[in-house]
Amino acid sequence: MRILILGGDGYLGWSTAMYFSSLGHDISVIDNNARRDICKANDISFLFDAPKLAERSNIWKSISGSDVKVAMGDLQDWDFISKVVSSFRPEAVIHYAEQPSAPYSMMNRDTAAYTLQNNVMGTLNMIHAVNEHVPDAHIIKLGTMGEYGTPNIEIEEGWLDIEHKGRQGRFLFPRQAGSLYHTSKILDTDLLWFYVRTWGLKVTDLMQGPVYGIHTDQSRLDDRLLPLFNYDEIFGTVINRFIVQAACGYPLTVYGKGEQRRGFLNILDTLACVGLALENPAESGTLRIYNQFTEVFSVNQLAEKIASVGKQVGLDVKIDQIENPRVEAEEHFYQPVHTGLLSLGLEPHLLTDDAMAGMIETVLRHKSNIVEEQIFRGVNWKPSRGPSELKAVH
Ligand code: USQ
Repeated sequence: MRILILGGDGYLGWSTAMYFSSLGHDISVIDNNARRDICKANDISFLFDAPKLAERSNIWKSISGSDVKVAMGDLQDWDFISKVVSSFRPEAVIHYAEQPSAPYSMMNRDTAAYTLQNNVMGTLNMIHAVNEHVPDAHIIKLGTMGEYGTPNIEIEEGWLDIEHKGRQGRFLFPRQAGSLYHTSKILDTDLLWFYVRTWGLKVTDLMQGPVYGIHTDQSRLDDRLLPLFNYDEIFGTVINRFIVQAACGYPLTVYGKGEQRRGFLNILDTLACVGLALENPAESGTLRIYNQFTEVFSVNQLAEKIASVGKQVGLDVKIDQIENPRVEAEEHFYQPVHTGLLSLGLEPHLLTDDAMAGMIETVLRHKSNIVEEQIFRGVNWKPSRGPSELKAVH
């Protein structure tokens, strides 16, 4: 298939590009270097020295013999995305090109505005480009479990059947996000649903939980193919952060009571889930939603697991409960349904001791790249706690 990946330089985008390229698909990626630029502006470095996207594509070609075509440009630039879509004519578009950090979206007005502008206008342009040039293409959009928040009822897969005053209707499950970033993803979903109803597009929205992991089968071939891997407070997700903290002897940063629960998944399962969505496309005029995670843990459970595996590999891992810089429920009910992708054939890679030990081992090999000052800088989610000293780049 001809597959266009938006946001092909990122942690998930690059891993996805190599994965589908290795399966023989024709892959094009676009990226505007946003992650690298924002990190540079805020003195955030990556754990691995990932070469620029075009260079990585050359390295991939020299190793695998397969092409990943690269176009550098911004999804908000209509002429650019319209040309890419009309010339490549993708059969599927995988959309990762978003500002993905909740803390970044909460830093200040500029980062809030950038997050909304980038995510919502980027999604709008993607939808229009598909409809204008390839209306039968399957749009696979990375959503987030955070769109639902932490309601006091079981979270369904996208939809809720409601009976009201004797009549029934089916609606998007109520969304109540805990950050502006997560709110931008709600707006994306609403845009997709509007255009599915209006233009009959084919869309799968994957409500993904926090991802962890480093290697995929493809990145194991050469360290230069490793993804952009963040462990800082802004872009690092909690398991990746705790693994790096354990490796460098930094006490694990549990926010608040640590009873926040989320649905997690291995990066290998992100690839598998997107693959399952691709092989089993949504029908025209359908917004299909899957909850994309494999296991639910509280932050405390994660910290304890990582401390115990750290001990097994000879590390002395301490756990710190620090004042929560975020505004979120620290104790709550959490029971999301996640049967859709399993019923398509997903075989989960679970957070076993071996999986964690493997990650710790890889991080230890790159330990000299860890900059401890980046681990916790205190991005407060309430302006009353003082303005953030971190910078917006755009
Ligand atoms: N947390 C800690 N200590 C840390 C970092 C995080 O206790 O050092 C806690 C957070 O307070 C939160 C939980 O761990 O309760 C998850 O935090 P996270 O940073 O791993 O995840 P989040 O900010 O929600 O965002 C990440 C990705 C985002 C994706 C989302 C899925 O950055 O792109 O959409 O996971 S979900 O969380 O299900 O919405």
